[in-house]
Amino acid sequence: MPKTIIVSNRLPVKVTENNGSYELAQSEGGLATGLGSIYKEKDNLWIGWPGLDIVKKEDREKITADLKKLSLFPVYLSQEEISEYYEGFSNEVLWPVFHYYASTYANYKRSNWEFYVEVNKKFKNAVLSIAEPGDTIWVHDYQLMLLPDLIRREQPELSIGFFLHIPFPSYEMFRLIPWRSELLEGVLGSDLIGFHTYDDVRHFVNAATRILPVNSSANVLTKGDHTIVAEAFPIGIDDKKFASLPSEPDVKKNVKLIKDTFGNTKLVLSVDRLDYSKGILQRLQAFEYLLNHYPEAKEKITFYMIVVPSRDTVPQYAHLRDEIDKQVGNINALHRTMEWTPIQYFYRSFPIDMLSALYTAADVCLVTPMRDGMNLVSKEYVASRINDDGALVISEMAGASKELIDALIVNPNNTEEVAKTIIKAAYMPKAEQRARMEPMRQVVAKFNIAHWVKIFMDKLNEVKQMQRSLQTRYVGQVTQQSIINRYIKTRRRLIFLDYDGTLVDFKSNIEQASPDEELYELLLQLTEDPANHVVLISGRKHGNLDKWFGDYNMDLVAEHGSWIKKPKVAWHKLSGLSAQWKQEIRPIIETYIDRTPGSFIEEKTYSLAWHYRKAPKGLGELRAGELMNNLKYLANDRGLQLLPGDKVVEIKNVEVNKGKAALTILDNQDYDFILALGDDYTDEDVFKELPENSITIKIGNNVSAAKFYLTSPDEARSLLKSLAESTVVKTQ
Ligand code: GDG
Repeated sequence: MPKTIIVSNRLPVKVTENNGSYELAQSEGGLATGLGSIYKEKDNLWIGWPGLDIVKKEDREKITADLKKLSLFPVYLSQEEISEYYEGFSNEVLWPVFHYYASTYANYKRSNWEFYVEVNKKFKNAVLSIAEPGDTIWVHDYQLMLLPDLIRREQPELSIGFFLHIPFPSYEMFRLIPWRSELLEGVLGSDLIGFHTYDDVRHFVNAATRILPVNSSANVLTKGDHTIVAEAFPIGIDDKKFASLPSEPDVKKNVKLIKDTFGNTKLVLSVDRLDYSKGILQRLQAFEYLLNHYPEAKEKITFYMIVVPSRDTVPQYAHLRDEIDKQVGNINALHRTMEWTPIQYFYRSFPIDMLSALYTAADVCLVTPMRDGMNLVSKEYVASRINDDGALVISEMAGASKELIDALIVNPNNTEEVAKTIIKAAYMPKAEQRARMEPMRQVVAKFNIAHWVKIFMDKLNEVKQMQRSLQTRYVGQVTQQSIINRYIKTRRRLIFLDYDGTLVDFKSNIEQASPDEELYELLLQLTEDPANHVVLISGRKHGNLDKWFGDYNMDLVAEHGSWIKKPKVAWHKLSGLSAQWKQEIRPIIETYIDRTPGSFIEEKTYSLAWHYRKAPKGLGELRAGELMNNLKYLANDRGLQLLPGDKVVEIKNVEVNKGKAALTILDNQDYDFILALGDDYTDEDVFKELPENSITIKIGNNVSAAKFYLTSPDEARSLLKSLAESTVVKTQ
């Protein structure tokens, strides 16, 4: 029975030492609750570090046995590993860079990286000691970015999902990391990669395609023969738990206590782990601004600020803590009155029933991180508001702001705006509170943690199935052999070969992609066989093909079918077509050339091609999209077709296309073997027009009408070579 293995840096358990013996307590975090539906089932389990440096062998054995009863499996880490892999690399490189604090806090120390690699390998060994074919592995978060690929290398048939709980930064940030390629390679070992928001997906796809030789079509990435999907899965919470807690007697008692103490003021609540990304100092600044500029709020608003201790052995965090102490002290000292202390500050964590009571009692929840992957506190506050009242102020830099669109959304750097919004939230009329809270509660209830787990797992299965169906279309050894067998048995063969991207790789200069000796040799071999009718079918100009292949015993089709040449006969141009439209379209394309350095226009008989191969990466693609949009209606009106190709947009008469050219050549003749190889949109017309029993092969990826696919011109050549040689061997 296949099982599911969850892997994260920390196990969802608290191990405490008591007089030399260890005690285990399961942690009640949202993730643990959500994933509980998985790891506690059948043989499933959760792998991770138990959270303490446990050295003695007998202690480890005992803890391992106790953890096993909870479906948990430990990876023990030494103090040194924790300090270099976790505190060093994870929290001093990945955390700051991914939260856009690279210049202030990132510390690129080589030994930290080396430990990161080693510890990821340690996790891999743990996974592989348990995983069996057919199992699903779900890896969590930035501490384990190398793990998916480490696992895939040894067990490629496993289903591997990865979820990043923190933001994925823009390419400009990510590229700063000296080990950026390795990190991307690591994550791309997964089948499905999940992020909180669509922006994270975009950033990831952008970084992957710019840094690695990886192709993307929307959110589907292709790395060699591996297809990976990147998608947004905004994490949810256990909404029912937060909605039911306010009815618990202990919570009610706490609510009363809070109301008795602060009831004559508006209570503004914030809850964060100690972290510079949470914008705590900026929030204090905004609150101070409020006290200075809205004197009417004095003695009327209390800011209840909880900061949960975290990483405070790291100097930057200790420094942040000192700064918070100082600012809170200053503000309170300046504004406090006999009856009122503006900020109630707590540097500790609270039990869940007190947290729930605060969520229930607070008039405003203030969530203003500088960056946050999602932010669960905002969702917990919403879920706790069972009377549909209260107001949420949330930073636009938190992933949650994309879902909780009815909150008051602020830029946390804008002190005045934050202060003004706190006032607005605190004095929001009841009707408005309800109008905003109701839809937010619906969102939080629907997209809860169970839903998150389900849609991630469903998608992972779907991706795996898609890969399998694609795999059957890949020309692997078995398919290749059956094509060869058909080839050997047949006597009237028609072979269509596209040129660029099919027989040769793309070059940044179109003139450079001239045929090499090996290709000439291959074409010679194929055309020498009298059973073969070889057709080179390209979008290139006829003069160009003539120069390269004019003497070859094959048909040449140039400019998508505008020109055709039979061996030893002159070129023949398709007649009866107008190219008047060029006068109208050319000036439009020229405006794009003016705005896109490196791009240029190529004129053919019945087409104009705008090339952007040499334009700055990204800009070319952007302009190509604009050009296509711009010409869409005009092209339709004038009977033209727009063809987005590899770093080119071509505009041509609809009547000219490779499919029609292929049919002309086919001309009802009795071929017993038809093969077509091509790589782009224009070749799709050939694939679609050819008879059902033809062998059509797309080069590059698998999104095509072709029956099969190969990944590169090298593979295409090797198939053709095997075909050419198969008959030579036979006749010897
Ligand atoms: C990372 C990403 C993403 C806090 N104080 C107490 C307490 N908490 C609980 C909250 C909440 C959790 O801790 C904090 O979660 P956040 O989402 O706000 O932040 P991170 O810890 O930074 O989490 C974040 C998350 O991963 C999930 O993907 O949303 O963006 O940074 O659940 O309730 N719980 C108790 N007492 C406290 O004093 N019991």
